[in-house]
Amino acid sequence: MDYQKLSKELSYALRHAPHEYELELDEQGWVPIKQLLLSLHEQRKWRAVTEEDLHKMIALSEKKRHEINQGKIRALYGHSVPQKIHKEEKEPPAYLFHGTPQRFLDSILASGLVPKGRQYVHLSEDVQTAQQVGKRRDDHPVLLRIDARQAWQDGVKFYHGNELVWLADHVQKEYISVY
Ligand code: HQG
Repeated sequence: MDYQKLSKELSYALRHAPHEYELELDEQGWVPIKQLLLSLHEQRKWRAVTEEDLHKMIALSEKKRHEINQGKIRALYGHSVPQKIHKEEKEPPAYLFHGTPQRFLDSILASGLVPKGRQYVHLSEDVQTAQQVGKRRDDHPVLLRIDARQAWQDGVKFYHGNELVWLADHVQKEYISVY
């Protein structure tokens, strides 16, 4: 079983295209594992996938992208489905980080961080994670530091993604500096 491929397929299904899999996300993004498996089994390459494989996939992944609880599974972040996924509000650490390609810098410093194609802006708890996120699109990404404590005190909402990923609706430019 190629668990990395399975993880990509699940991210696609649970973040972006549940309807292609005849799935409906609830307001926190959960779907019943039974329904997901029925849908996956329609594809030849996934006809033998079991619930045990989903657990294994999560355990083997270098990032915690998916979560299983009480017979359901969800993507923890990254959604682009039209229906807004409700995330738990949480007080952030003093600083959060965001890695982005050089070419986006001027625009971000002018209008802040906006969610673009996703439902939320994605922020990293640590510099190394932000660096990796930025490297997906630029060999020498820019690292931004978000004054999350100040933003939180000013009423900006932050949400928990996983241990390393934080979410926000929009981060205004006054909280952003080049790190
Ligand atoms: C940029 C992956 C111009 C923003 C990653 C980013 C992450 C602006 C891009 C997760 C802007 C959106 C999310 C503005 C933001 N002007 N550009 N005002 N505001 N941007 O992919 O944060 O591996 O939607 O800097 O690791 O790169 O799939 O967000 O470059 O955790 O699990 O617009 O996805 O996780 O790109 O990545 P994305 P992201 P997985």
